[in-house]
Amino acid sequence: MGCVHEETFRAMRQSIIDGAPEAAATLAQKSFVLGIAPLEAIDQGFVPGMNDVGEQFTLRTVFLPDMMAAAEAMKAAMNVLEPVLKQQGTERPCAGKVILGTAKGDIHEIGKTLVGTLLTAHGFQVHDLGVDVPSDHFAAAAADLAADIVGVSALLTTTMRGQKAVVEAIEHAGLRPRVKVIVGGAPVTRRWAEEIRADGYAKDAMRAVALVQGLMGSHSDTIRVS
Ligand code: B1M
Repeated sequence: MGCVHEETFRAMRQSIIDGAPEAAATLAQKSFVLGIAPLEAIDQGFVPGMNDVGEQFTLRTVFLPDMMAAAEAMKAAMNVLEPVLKQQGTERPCAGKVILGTAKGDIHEIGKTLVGTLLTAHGFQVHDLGVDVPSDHFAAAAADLAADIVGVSALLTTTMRGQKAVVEAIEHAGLRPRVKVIVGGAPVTRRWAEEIRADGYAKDAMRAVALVQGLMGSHSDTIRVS
């Protein structure tokens, strides 16, 4: 038997493939009425649409303007869903300070922003440095804001080395091991995280929350994976 929301998820996926921000925003609104949890709408509706567009881009059946339109539609959906996700964290005591950003040369922001939203929802104070962030900016922000965790997202195989540069910058600034560095993004693997001596790696946004919670409560030097 199929899921009762299957049709809505399919329409959400299609709104991203079509690059249709208005339809995506309307479906995001509709999810509240239907009792679909925001994270469920993201994971089962909108993100599969982004993945589909990415695969078609690899196959050259869609092109850069289509990918940009898909990202606009995704952002329109997130604009509706994010405030509700964030609301859950507003009345909690601060669970820790996290600096987030996308590695130098990389402008993919959707996954990184989702990680930030979920961390906020779980009571973390998040400072988002945005996209295309040089490694020394991560280190300066970590020192200025007395951060506990620095998270670096990379969506391109070529910008993953920016994550390594952040680990080194944090080290050179004398902030390690107090400040932990975590990495993520579609091409990033646990093996890469180990190779660059990051403190942790998470495959998706929910796992990033579990990872950060674990690191806040741990004094271990071993790498964590969520
Ligand atoms: Co680009 N792009 N893109 N793109 N894009 C990819 C990444 C690509 C895989 C598409 C493909 O070829 N199939 C490919 C990379 C190939 C590679 O290096 N291996 C690619 C390419 C090639 C490019 C350009 C070079 C294209 C060009 O110009 N010729 C160019 C590069 C620009 C640059 O950064 N310098 C480019 C540009 C763009 C757009 C601007 C059009 C747009 C981004 C718009 C924006 O963000 N504002 C875009 C998009 C939308 C994509 C795809 C289709 C979708 C990315 C996305 O938002 N996914 C993508 C294909 C794909 O990934 N399927 C693709 C949804 C998001 C929720 O998932 O970001 O993976 P994701 O985040 C997940 C996890 O990875 C994890 O949690 C998130 C939620 O669960 N996670 C973390 C992410 N960060 C984390 C950090 C953590 C922990 C977990 O801790 C710190």
